[in-house]
Amino acid sequence: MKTLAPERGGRARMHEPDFVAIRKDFPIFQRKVHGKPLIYLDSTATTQKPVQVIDALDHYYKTFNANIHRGVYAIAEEATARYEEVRGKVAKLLNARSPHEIVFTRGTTESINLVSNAWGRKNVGPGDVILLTEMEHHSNLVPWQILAAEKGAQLRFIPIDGQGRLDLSGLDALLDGPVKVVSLTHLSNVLGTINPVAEIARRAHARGAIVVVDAAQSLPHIGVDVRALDCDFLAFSAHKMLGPTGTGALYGKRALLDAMPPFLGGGEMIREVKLEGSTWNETPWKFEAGTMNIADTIAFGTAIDYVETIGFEAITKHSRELVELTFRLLGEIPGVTIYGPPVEERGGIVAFSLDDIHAHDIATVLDHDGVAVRAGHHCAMPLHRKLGVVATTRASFYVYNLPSDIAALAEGVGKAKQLFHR
Ligand code: 7TS
Repeated sequence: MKTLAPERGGRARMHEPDFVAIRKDFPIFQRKVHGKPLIYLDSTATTQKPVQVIDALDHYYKTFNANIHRGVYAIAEEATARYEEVRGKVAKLLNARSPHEIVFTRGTTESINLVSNAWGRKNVGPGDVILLTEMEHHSNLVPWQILAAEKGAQLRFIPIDGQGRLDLSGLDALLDGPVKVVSLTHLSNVLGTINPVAEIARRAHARGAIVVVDAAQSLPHIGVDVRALDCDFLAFSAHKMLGPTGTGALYGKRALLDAMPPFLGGGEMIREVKLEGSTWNETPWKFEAGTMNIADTIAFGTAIDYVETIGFEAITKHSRELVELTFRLLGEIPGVTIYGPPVEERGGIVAFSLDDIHAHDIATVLDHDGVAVRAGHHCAMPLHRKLGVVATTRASFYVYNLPSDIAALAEGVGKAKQLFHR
């Protein structure tokens, strides 16, 4: 990739990214599906990986594969240094105060479970309130349901309005009483809605609650600044921003992480172990039991470099242009309903339905033309119930998508309409 202009922190950022050139960095687009070039519109589930990230994995295994934090030999020290370097990169990416505030996990799901188990079991009791929203992915719903059932706590939900935005008109009432935690998505994986997290955090903090942010979609699409949001915890997945699967992180304010008991017990998370009991390592290693996902974490560092070279401003602008085109082209097909707010209020995600044709049928027709979209409830069953549908078809975009992909999507949807005689 060409780098044209310096950015904050000294790294070079592309001024006007060439998205056609960027797509060439992704080897998967050389393959064909059902004889057609692959058009990938499911980045919300996981993004494709550029050759730089794939090479970083290869390089790790070929040159310095070793376990971290234990060996005194050269390649072990190299692996440890590179792994810890990524912690620093993540801290910078999120504008955290220190790398100590970054805990590596398998991804958003594990990060939220870490909070609900380690922080939640210590701090939530009978009658306490856990405030969520109606648009959560199951991974920011089920862990809290488990905690609420164990502790006798109650769940409350911020409702959504007819346009798929959070309806904050009743927030004061929802925050009334022993609300211990407000946990919400920053960017909906179905509606594409960007939620006003900073405002909600301010109001939640005023009532003494902590705020947990699910940034699985917002970090890749719009970037996040944990200090501007003033959240207490923030969870994300590396594989949704060009990194390998099986990695992600939890950001947590240092004082909260320090005060929390561990989540998983085992090697490396301890200071001293006796037969009768143990003491814990310091934050964040207290939360990283056993052998971590070293190779993938190191390659995630390469993904961060790649994303930062393009820059979040350019990524957001690019996604918006693709969303705008999707609205325009799908809008020309009678019977299409797009869910969620207007273009300028969302990230690169568009879920829609077409008459009463089942989402799986639409996705199957698209697949025949090499177009990969997701059909179903997208791990947000309560949201779909609220929308009054069992399933939607969802197209989601990232840096390798081009306007021609949207044209192919619209053509396929038109084909589905004809095929099902609607
Ligand atoms: N939160 C949100 C908002 C998500 O979109 C997802 C994954 C998760 C949490 C869970 O992330 P994980 O990496 O721990 O699995 N969303 C999707 C999706 O929309 N389709 O497949 C996965």
